[in-house]
Amino acid sequence: MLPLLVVLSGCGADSPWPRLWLPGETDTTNQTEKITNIWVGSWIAAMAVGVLVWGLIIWCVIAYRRRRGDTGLPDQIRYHIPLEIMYTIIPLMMIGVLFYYTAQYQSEINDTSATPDVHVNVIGKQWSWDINYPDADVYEVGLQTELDGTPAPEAEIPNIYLPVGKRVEFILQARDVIHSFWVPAFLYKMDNIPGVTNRFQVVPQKEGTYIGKCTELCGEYHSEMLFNVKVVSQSEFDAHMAELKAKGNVGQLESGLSRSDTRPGGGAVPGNTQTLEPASGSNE
Ligand SMILES: [Cu+2]
Repeated sequence: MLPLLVVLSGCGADSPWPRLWLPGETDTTNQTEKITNIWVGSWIAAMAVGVLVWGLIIWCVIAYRRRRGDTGLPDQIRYHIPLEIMYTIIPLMMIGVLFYYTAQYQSEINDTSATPDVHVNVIGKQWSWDINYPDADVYEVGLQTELDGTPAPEAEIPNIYLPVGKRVEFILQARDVIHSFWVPAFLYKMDNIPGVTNRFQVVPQKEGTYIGKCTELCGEYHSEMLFNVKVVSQSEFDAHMAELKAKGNVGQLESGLSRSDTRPGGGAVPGNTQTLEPASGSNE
C-alpha cells in the first residue's frame, strides 16, 4: 500500500478518474492534494483486498464444489493457528498504514501555528452565515432564508471573499445551534459550535467561485443555508473590503448576537436593526 500511495501522488489531475470523482481540482487549495491522495489510496487498498477476497471465494466455490460421487462432508479443519495469525496480522498492518497517513495528514491540515495573511470570521445561524473580516474591520450579513421556506435568491447568498495564494485563517462560530462550514471543492469541513471558536487555515490556490453549504442538519431550512466562496486576486479582495466599508458595514458582528438581531432590516423581529451596530472590541 505504501508504494501505491507514492505512485498515486504522481497521478495526473486532468481526468476525474485518478481522483475518483472528488469535487474541485487537486490543486484547489494547498491541502487538496494530500486529501486526494489518501482518498484514492484508501480506495485502491480496499479494491485490492476486495479483488483478492472475491477471487478466493470464487476459486473455492469452483475448485471445491460437490462432485459426482461425493458423499458426506469434506474433512473439517479447525484451529489452523498459522492461518489465524495471518488473518489477524495482515488487517492490522493495513489499518496501521491507513491510520498513519490519516493521522499525519490530519495534523498537518489542522495545524494553525502559521501566521495567516487574512482572518475570516464566519458565524453560522439559522439559516445563513454572517461574515466578519477582522483585518479590514468590515462585515457582511447573510440573508436569512424566509420562514416560509422561500429560498434566498442566488444573488443574495452570502459571498465569502478570499485572496488567492494567501494563507487564510477561518474562525468559525455559531449563534444558535451547531452548523458546519463546508466548501466541497476544498475537501474540508469544520463545525460551527455555539460557545466554541474553531479555527482552520487554508491557502486557496485557484481563483474562482466555489459553492459552500452547511453540512450539519441544523433545522427546517438547513438545506437552504448556502454561501459562495470567491477566490479572487488581492486587488479584487481589497476592492471588496472597500466596498463593504463604503456601504457602512464597518465593525464586527459579535458572535453573541442572536440570529434575529442580524436579520437585515429587522425581519421578523422589527426594531432589532440597531443591534447591527458594530460590536466593541475583538470578537475572538
Ligand atoms: Cu446550518
